[in-house]
Amino acid sequence: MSDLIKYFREKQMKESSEAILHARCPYCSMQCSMELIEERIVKRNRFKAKPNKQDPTSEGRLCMKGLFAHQHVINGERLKTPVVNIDGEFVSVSWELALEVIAEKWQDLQAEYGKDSIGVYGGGSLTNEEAYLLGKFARVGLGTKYIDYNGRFCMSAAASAQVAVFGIDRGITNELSEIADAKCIILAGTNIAECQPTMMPYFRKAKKNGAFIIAIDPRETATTKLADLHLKVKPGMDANVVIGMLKVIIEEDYVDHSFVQERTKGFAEVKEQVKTVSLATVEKETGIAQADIEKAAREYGKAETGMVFTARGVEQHASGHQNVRQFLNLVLATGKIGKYACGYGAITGQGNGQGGREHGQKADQLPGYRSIENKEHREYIASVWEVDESELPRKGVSAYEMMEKIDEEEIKALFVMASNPIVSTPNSLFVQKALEKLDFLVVVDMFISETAKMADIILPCTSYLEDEGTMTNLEGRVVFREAERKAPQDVKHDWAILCELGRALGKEKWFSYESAEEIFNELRLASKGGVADYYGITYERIKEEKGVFWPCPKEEDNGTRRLFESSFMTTDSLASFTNLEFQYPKEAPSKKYPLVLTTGRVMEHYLTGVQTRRSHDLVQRSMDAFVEIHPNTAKKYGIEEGKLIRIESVRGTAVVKSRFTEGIREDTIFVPFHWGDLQSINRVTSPALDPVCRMPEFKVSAVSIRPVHQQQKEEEKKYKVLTG
Ligand SMILES: Nc1nc2c(c(=O)[nH]1)N[C@H]1C(S)=C(S)[C@@H](COP(=O)(O)OP(=O)(O)OC[C@H]3O[C@@H](n4cnc5c(=O)[nH]c(N)nc54)[C@H](O)[C@@H]3O)O[C@H]1N2
Ligand SMILES: Nc1nc2c(c(=O)[nH]1)N[C@H]1C(S)=C(S)[C@@H](COP(=O)(O)OP(=O)(O)OC[C@H]3O[C@@H](n4cnc5c(=O)[nH]c(N)nc54)[C@H](O)[C@@H]3O)O[C@H]1N2
Ligand code: SF4
Ligand SMILES: [Mo]
Repeated sequence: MSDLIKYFREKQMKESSEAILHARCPYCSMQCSMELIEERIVKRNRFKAKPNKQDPTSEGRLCMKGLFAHQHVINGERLKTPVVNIDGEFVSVSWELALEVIAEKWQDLQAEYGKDSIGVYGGGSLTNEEAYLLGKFARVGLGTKYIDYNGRFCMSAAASAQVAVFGIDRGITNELSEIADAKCIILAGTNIAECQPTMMPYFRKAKKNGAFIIAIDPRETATTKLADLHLKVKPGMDANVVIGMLKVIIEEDYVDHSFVQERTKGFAEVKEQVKTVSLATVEKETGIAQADIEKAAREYGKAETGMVFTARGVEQHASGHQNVRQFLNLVLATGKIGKYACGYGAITGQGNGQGGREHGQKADQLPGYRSIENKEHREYIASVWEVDESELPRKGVSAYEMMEKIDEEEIKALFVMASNPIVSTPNSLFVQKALEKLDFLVVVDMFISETAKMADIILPCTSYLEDEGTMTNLEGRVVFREAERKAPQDVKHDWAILCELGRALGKEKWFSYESAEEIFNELRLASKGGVADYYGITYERIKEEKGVFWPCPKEEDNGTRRLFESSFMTTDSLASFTNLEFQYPKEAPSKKYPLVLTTGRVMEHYLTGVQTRRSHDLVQRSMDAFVEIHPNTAKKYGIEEGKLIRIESVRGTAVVKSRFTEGIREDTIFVPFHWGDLQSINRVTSPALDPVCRMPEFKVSAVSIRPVHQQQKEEEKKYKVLTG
């Protein structure tokens, strides 16, 4: 070897290094943990993610999103300093100046228009500590009643239904390991194979053990392929299918009478009501053959053990709350809950979808799932926060309604942390117009998202590799997110940003924390005695025990792995049946808008795609939005495969490419919502809200479709400009 080569090799060795970072995927509710090996070779970094075999939930699996999650962290578009929008251009400024301007502007607006002129909009990607602190920041830092978060669009229907029926909302009532022994499993409106991919093996195991699996979904997916029976329901008709099933269960007597007698109330009414239900009518309305409804009911009814899972397919409707309650009727009638391999699960979505909805980001909620309208709850939290009870605001409004308040100019400034509402709210063209009316928009993000683009100031935050804290996964297990990568110099943790803003507002007394753990310890106290009681959970325990299940009121408590073994958490310990009321989508197809549009996800992208569209390995696998359409429907509307299609509703238009599949109902089309601008399907979707939980009807809008013939050239040009 020549001396020169030897010299370079040695130099390279000296400059190369390998670091192993412990991390937890930032995306879905499985919260898979991993080791990320960061190899530094000369000046280039190479990353490789390896699943953590000791993870009790993922059992040592990672999906492609987890494998490539680090790519967005090192993406060159990451914000490195605060930026201010000056005539449409973002200009770097110091933290000091940014914080000063924000505090001044907020104080001026509140002086002129009152405390409630500022809205706060949070997200389910925030750690428990940050979600908690954001709630405290709105109520104590700003004193506004207007706070809500993206989880309103996600879990609110199942959460409100479980609270009404069981007295508590903890996603899944059992730990995942019990799935293997469930003999009948209903998967309703859930595409686990693409949305929680590392959960699939639990269902495969169950199937191997002889489980009968029933899927309810308007289209074939990688999840429905696992099913023994697939009910291809008309979107929005789930409650009616389940009412049909309940009739069979009651009339053929698959009822667990002693359970119903001892643990529930309201069954007598339901028993009367099923007499008036006609299965022939159910078949006509739902598109599911009577024989299939009977088969599904019998299989679930006769099975010794069974579990029912719902997700957004059932929940994202203006009748989402009622839809879920009908599924809970099935669970109660057959007594399949509170026992091994028997239970219900609303499969949580975002990384901290569960914890994010327990500690005060919701408009009507205080930490520990307490109510902001309950005097005792207010007094307790006021004592923890060291404020007077009378100073705590009352309840505000839900996420979409906050947009309406902005449109009405009642809210003048918005503070967004961990959400991209321009792409994720229904009827998004209206939302965009509303946000344009704001006097002042501040966004905290890692990137200039579609929403951040409209901001006056963007504050840059750290990523999942840099920001430690706790997350509550879909099982209700509180886990620790290690963050071993050093944060970029001028970028701050979300919780630290809230502390700085608190200080700038002269409220440092309430916002001076040195670590996430210090915030967690306050959260524990604030949740103490509430429904979501975390008091017995400490950082030490979480680390030692690989997560602790809530409720966990004492440090000596093991945490609750299975809920409702002996009683429900309602005031009388009983679970309530719900009256049978048929439910219909708010928007029916018409002559002008003859098709039903439903929306959802694909494996490769996460929500509005701000992170995954900046991960090249994921983008390569899935570049653009598309519409899944049956070839017969396509033919009827003169649509060819792989061409640009205009999808239109009374609210707006989106342009996406066609993708043929015989797996979807002929009256339905499906579009994923991970893309922005003209490809964003929320320009089209309906903002009809559920009367109880205020969930929008993302899953049913009446639309028309047509090929982009004449204007094809201009559209394609526009499309290219918009999508790069
Ligand atoms: N890859 C990926 N994974 C994710 C996410 C992501 O964006 N990408 N997001 C995470 C989040 S926040 C969430 S909330 C979850 C969501 O997880 P899911 O709820 O499973 O996802 P969706 O695709 O929205 O909807 C699930 C299924 O509902 C079906 N569906 C549509 N309308 C109806 C209906 O009326 N009735 C019934 N029964 N089914 C219907 C759709 O065809 C779809 O297959 O996923 C989490 N995981
Ligand atoms: N049509 C249709 N629309 C839907 C749905 C649907 O099924 N169909 N599903 C709904 C559901 S279930 C959900 S959950 C919502 C989600 O919708 P959004 O709340 O808009 O979700 P994200 O795309 O995750 O937006 C998060 C933003 O926060 C940033 N971010 C990520 N992590 C952090 C963090 O730790 N801190 C900060 N400050 N920023 C962070 C990201 O870069 C991104 O810009 O969309 C809803 N919209
Ligand atoms: S996206 Fe979900 S399933 Fe995939 S690695 Fe991340 S946490 Fe696990
Ligand atoms: Mo979600």
